[in-house]
Amino acid sequence: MERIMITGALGQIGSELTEKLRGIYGVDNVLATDIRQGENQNGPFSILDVTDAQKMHDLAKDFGADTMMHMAALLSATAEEKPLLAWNLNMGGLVNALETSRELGMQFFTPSSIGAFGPSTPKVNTPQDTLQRPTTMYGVNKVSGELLCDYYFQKFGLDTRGVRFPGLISYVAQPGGGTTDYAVDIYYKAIEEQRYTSYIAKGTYMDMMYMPDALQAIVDLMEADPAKLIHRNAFNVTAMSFDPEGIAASIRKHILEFQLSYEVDPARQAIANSWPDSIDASAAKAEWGFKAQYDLDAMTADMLEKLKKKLA
Ligand code: AKB
Repeated sequence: MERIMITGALGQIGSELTEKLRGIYGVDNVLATDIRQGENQNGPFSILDVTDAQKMHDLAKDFGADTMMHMAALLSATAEEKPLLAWNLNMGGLVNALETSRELGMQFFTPSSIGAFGPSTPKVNTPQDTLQRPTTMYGVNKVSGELLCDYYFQKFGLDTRGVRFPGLISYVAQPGGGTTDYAVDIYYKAIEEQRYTSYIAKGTYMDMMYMPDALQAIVDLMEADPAKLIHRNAFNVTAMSFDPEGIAASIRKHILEFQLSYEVDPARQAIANSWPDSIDASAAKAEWGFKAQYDLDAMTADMLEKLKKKLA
C-alpha cells in the first residue's frame, strides 16, 4: 500500500480509516472520496458516487492509486427499508470498485459483516466456514460481495482481502442505519441523560469491536503475507459479545445511576435475531495474527472518557 483511495470516506469507518492511513502512509497518499462534500479534510478529497464507474476509474487512475478501500455501503436497517436502493448501491458500488481495481492492478479491501450470516447459521461461536443463508437484503449483499471478491481473486488474480466486521463502536463518527448502532448511542445518552431506551431487546447478544481494533485489523490484513492467507476474504473478527444488560453493567462501573429501559423496534430486532450471538475469529488469528486490544470494560472506560471531553 503506497497510494490509497477510500470510498465512503465520510462514513463511520471511512472517516477514522482515512486519518489512520494518512498517519501511516502520508497525508498526500490517501485520497478520500464520498458522495457528499467533506468538511475539515486535511488531505486530498473528491466527490464520488460509487455507482459512477467511469468517475471512480478516472479518480483512481489520476491519483495513481495502488490500493482501493471500498467502504461505501448502506447498513442493515436502512437496506431493509430500501432494499432495491441497497442492492443497486451495495452491489453496484462493489462491482465498480472491483473492476477499477482489476483494470488498474490495485490491491483491494472491502468489509463484509456478521450480517452475512442468517437464522440457520450456528449461533454460538459461529465458524469461519459455515452455512450462510441470510434473510436480510444487507446479508444478501454481503454474502454476494464475499463471493464476488473470491471470484475476482480466483479468476483475475486481483489481491482482494476483507473481514466480517461485528458492530463497531467509536466516539468519533456515529454510525447510521445499522442494527448495532444502539451500542454507540447508549454511551452518548449515558453521559447526556444517565439513561437509555434500547430498541434491541434484553438477552440479544451480538458481536462488537472498538474502532481502534477495527482499523488496526484492516492495516494488518492488508500488510499480511499473501502466502499465509488461506481465506483472503470475509475473515470473522470480533472482540466481545454482549446484550444491552451487559453494556449497561459496564457503563454503571463509571456512572452508578445509569438506567436502562426498553422500547423494542420490531424491524431491527428481527435483523438482530437472525445474526449470530458470537463468532469465532480463529482463522483471522491463525492466518494474519488478528488480535483485539479492547474488551468491553476497556472500551467503556475509553469511550466515556473521550465522549465526556467531546460533549463538554
Ligand atoms: C449494522 O448493524 O448494519 C452494521 C453491521 C454489523 O454490519 N453495524
